[in-house]
Amino acid sequence: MAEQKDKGFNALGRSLSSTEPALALEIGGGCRAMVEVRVLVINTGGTIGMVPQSEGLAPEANKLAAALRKIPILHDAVYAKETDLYCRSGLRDDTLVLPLSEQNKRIIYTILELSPLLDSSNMTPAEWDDIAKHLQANYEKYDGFVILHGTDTMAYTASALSFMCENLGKTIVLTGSQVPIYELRNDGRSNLLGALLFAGQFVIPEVCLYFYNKLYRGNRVTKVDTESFNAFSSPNLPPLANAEVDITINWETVWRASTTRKFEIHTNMNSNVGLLRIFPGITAAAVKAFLQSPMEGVVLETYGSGNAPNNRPDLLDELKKATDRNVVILNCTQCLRGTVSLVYATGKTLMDAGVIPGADMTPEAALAKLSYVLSKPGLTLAEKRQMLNENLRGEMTVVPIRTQITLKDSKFIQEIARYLFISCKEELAAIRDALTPPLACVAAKNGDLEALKALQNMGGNLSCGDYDGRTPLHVACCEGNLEVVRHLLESGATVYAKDRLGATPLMNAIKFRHNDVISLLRTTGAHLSSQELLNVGTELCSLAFNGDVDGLSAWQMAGVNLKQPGYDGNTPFHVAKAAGHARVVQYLKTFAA
Ligand code: ASN
Repeated sequence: MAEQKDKGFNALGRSLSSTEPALALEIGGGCRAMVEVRVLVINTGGTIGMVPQSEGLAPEANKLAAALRKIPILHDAVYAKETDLYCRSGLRDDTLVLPLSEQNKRIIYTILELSPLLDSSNMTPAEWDDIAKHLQANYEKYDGFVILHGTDTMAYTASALSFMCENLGKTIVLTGSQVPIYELRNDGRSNLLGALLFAGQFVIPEVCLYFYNKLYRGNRVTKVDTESFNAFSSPNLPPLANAEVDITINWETVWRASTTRKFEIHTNMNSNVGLLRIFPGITAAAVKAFLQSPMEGVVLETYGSGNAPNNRPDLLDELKKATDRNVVILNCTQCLRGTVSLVYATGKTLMDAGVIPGADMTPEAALAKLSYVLSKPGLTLAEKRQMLNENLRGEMTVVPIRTQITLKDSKFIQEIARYLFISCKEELAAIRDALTPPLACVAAKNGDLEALKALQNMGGNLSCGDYDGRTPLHVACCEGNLEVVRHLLESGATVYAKDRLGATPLMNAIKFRHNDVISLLRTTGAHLSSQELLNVGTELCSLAFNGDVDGLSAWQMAGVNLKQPGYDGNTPFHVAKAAGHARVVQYLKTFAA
């Protein structure tokens, strides 16, 4: 697997001191411009914020933000004061700021504490709904999200949220700890710091779980240790990223929604679902009782590669009767690693009884998927069974039917490799990863769909930015090539990418007034970042002063309120009127009334 290294910062706090951002700001455009990003931290509870109470460890409300404010690696008090963090519009007083990262980003994070804070053993699907609703309500206000959660049921919540978050385009990271953050020796600080750095600096549009220096796909993990800091395992999928001395992100593994639909949440998951673990000697009566109405879906945890006894007609009869009653049964293995397959006759018997093979899904993910699919309105049972067979969020491994063109098939890369005397797979992949961003940007500039497809077929990641952080989508939005923009979005390109100066593809489309592109980006959920919106009133006034209706209409299509005043308090309407631009006045009367 090719890996792209994102050298530049270290999750353990190799960040610049608080005096350096001022320098970065002063030098500004000439040097490395600093970009501020916003992360929302939803605190649901868990050990990370627990204190000893008479009955044992339990979460304590309204304590975390104040405690974090005293930890220098989690809050830069000097920067907060210098930039008047608390008084800035839209920022809540439980807002903190990380020291400047080596990637020159300032992660400003706000803590939203749910009430009551819970030990995760007390979490239910009602709390999943609650989290999802907060994600939706705040989706456009933040660049990324961290969810603080107890470790006991974190894998269940991560799995559930991965399905509930439809067409996800931003990074969501669940984390927590084994030891409270208030204790001298704890894993909470590094877990929270790592989660914030991933959520704030990279668009990994998945529900992830960060623990002990590893970023996992949330629906692939399971808790495996109650005593080690290394509490989670992702047995069937390597981590999405490793935060060691360098951050290494396996971009090829990152799951992308690949859609032009907007983010939305699905709530009210079906609760008539359950996990049934078979064991030698399990009685048919126990199976029958478990499968009784109102049960609608069951994850059957079987032996080895999906096997159940085929010499137990009483048991198989109960399973068959249940599937005939339209109870959906999904077959998962009890083994930590591996997949359900049809190698053994004992596995085939279950298929014959109407049980659906669940590939290499964890029981947590399988349960969440069942609960999600069974609660989807307007689908027939056949459609739901079909959905369960599909890979919806990267929760299972499906072997591709079409043989992919591999790196070895690319003449272009082969030629380069020959000249560079390179032959091994890893070095070839490294060349591809280095060449993909500039080549894809050129292809996007020229509207060359075939070249983009060829790069994709080689496994090139079309979401990667060039030396300036500009992605092919940025370029296509400048050029206004709707077909290329659509292709990139449907191939998983993110609308939330920011270039070195913090500009999004939407901002590029506005600058060049490509209204059809703006409209498509908006459908996909694109919005301007808080930094881009900072001086928008003044920009609108300047367009109004110049009589530029097209410029104003591009901003309006991007969802910007045209009534915003400029630096001197005058609105674009006032400015247009004073400058005598009747067309603009008329336009603003219609769109900024
Ligand atoms: N019981 C705790 C919880 O899940 C365990 C933890 O967070 N480490 O809330």
